[in-house]
Amino acid sequence: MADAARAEAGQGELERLRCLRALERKLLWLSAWTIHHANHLRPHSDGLKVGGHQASCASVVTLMAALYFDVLRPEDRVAVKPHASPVFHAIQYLLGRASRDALERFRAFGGAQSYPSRTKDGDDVDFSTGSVGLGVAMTLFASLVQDHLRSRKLVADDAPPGRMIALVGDAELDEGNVFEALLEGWRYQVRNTWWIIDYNRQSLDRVVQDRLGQRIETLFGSMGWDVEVLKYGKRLEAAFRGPGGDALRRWIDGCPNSLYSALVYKGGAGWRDALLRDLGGDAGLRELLASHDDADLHALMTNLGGHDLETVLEAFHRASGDTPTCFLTYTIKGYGLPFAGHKDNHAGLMTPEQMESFRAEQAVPEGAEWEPFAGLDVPEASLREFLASVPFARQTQRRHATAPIPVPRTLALRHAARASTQEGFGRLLAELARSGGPIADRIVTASPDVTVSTNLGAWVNRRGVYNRLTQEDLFRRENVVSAQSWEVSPGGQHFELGIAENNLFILLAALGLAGPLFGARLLPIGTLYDPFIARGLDALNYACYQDARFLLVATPSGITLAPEGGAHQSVSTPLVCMGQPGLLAFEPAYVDELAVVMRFALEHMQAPDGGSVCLRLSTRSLEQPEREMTPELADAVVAGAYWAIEPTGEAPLALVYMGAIAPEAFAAHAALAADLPGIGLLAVTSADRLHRDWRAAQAERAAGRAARRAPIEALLARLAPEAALVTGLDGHPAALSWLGAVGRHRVVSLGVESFGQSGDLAALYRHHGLDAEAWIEAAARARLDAIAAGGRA
Ligand SMILES: Cc1ncc(C[n+]2csc(CCOP(=O)(O)OP(=O)(O)O)c2C)c(N)n1
Ligand SMILES: [Mg+2]
Repeated sequence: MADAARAEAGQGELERLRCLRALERKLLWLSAWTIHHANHLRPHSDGLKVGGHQASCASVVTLMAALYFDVLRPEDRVAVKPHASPVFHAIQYLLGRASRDALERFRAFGGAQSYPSRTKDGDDVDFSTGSVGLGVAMTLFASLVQDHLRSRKLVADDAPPGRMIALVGDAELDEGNVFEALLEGWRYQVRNTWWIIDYNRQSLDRVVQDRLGQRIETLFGSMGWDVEVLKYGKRLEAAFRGPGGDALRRWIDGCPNSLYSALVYKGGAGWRDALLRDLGGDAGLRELLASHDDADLHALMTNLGGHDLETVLEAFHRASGDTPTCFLTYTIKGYGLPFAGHKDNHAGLMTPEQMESFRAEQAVPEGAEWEPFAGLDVPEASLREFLASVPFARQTQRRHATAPIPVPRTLALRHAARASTQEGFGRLLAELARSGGPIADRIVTASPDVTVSTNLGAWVNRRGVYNRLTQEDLFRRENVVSAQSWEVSPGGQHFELGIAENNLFILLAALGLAGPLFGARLLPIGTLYDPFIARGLDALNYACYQDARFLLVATPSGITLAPEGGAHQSVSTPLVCMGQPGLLAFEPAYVDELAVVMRFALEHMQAPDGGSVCLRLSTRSLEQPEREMTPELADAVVAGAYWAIEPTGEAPLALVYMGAIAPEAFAAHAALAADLPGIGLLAVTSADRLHRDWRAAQAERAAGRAARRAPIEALLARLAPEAALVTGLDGHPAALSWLGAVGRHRVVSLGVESFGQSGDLAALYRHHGLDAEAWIEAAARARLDAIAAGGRA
């Protein structure tokens, strides 16, 4: 009986492998065909290359078949290496989750995307990829976020956690951000993370350095990861045990990557020549060669671990604990395709003739190229049954919907008569931390080693630093007095990161997707110095690209940082943030404006059609206006501008300022108003918002819809057409100079166009032309300009 049961189980296992092998072949076919179809069979109007990466796909089909059709569970999440997008979509197609139409329109408008995209692909992409290295790090941070949610009981912790898995191109490991993430992961004891390295030893241009594999092993080992090396498949392992096996193993172990690749390309006869040349004296090896024809020999010599389904399955199933694991899987770029191993194969496409022989080889009948099961040696019914039973295909919700967290109508704020927006930010958060409630519980902050200097200290004192493991504050135990009493515990709400801005942004991406990924909404707030946005800019773009929602607080900013020096003074960030899709940038001057904007941000981050928000704040302490924040004023602050001093219809001039240089604009206004009564002073809180709404209103009018006026159009309509504008901000002047186009006013724009330097504010504002004098001179120039253009004096 037991024997019969065992025999049946064995039979089942064989059947499972047969199905998996058939599907693995189908993935190779479908990915190659999808790319071929896009390039050769779909009509193109513009003559531009379509592209796609048949070779990059071929090297991961075994790994991906094993994962998706056997190993993955629905709660697991995967970042697929960007160039394997067609394999991913083919898998979704076979599972009935992507349409044939999406595949037929691969890289066409509305079709499957060139690189997997959470937001644009119709099927279930967990993490977008495209910029190499970022998706890899994303899995690590997603795992930290999963732990965070479980530690804080924001999600149930009775079911097993998901594994966060990256399929990593080996050249992705050239990207520094991967190592920055590894180190942070080590600090946070990352777990449940797999990085499966597609070690095809080729990047775009070249074959990689020999012995890189050993470096990778050592590196991951030293970071506390398990490393599983999948070098050889079952066939090669068996050959190593047979005649000539030892010599063969030594030879292949010592074979330089380039030679191996070249021989893969040359095929059986090439292998035979090389082995005879190097090992011809070994009788066993000659025996081995004699027992293999060229095709067999090629199959044997290319039987690497990453292409051997059984080897891959065993390794994946062996990794059962939660220790982060790097699978170094040896593969061949273009495996099974005519350009396998060729160093120039990255963007290589099979010719129509090559594709035709490949079709014949795969036994796919002409006209049945898109058929899911054509040409396979397993009956369709068995494959369908098998696919319906794979664990990953279980019907569960993989994208969670979460209810918004209610935001209070106003954010309470106490501030001194003089304050900076950065201080105001700290106080607002501290007040939220103190008053509690759902909003405060869902805020999670993060900062790359600038927590104190961006004013998050008070928040952290109340809400604690997060770590899976509680850590005692030894300074406190030893009675060393400090303003920072940071308790480190699983309940903490602040991620204290090392100084790697890439990590901040990728963590924000993961925190900002906590709702859809794990089913608990978080409200992430990240702080950093404004100039260092540039350091992590691609990662910031990556976070926005997949519609992660967060609030970014960039402070201090601009030359207003003054004595602290040129290297910390940001110039172009207002433009950078304006240009970033998915991120709305504000630069309030006063703390009451900041409170309104932060409240708006907490809602905007949660709105279905909302996005992330960036605040550019300053350390300059300003006299705060004594005023009531009326609903009208609050709306205007959120819309991006209001008249701080109303103009009269006759006024020949208005000054327009944004951010911390408000006092200079006010002083200039006071000086000018003596001669030019009625001139206006426009306070801009968001050039970005103004610009977006202006563009949207133009588009609506162009489409013939209701003639809505954008807020900035309404504001500038208060000026006579011949009036001039002087705009200014502590940043690149282009952020505001476009205002002249709105109502066709003449503009002189002030701002910073060269690197900052150390100095006091007066010296720097003079040097860069931002002091009151500069505003007054600019006003004179603007008026002369306007007069020359036919306006009135
Ligand atoms: C940040 C970034 N730089 C450059 C590229 C262009 N690029 C695309 S793939 C690639 C090489 C990838 O090699 P590897 O990761 O080994 O993937 P393979 O195609 O070998 O699987 C490069 C340089 C990119 N996508 N992202
Ligand atoms: Mg590679």
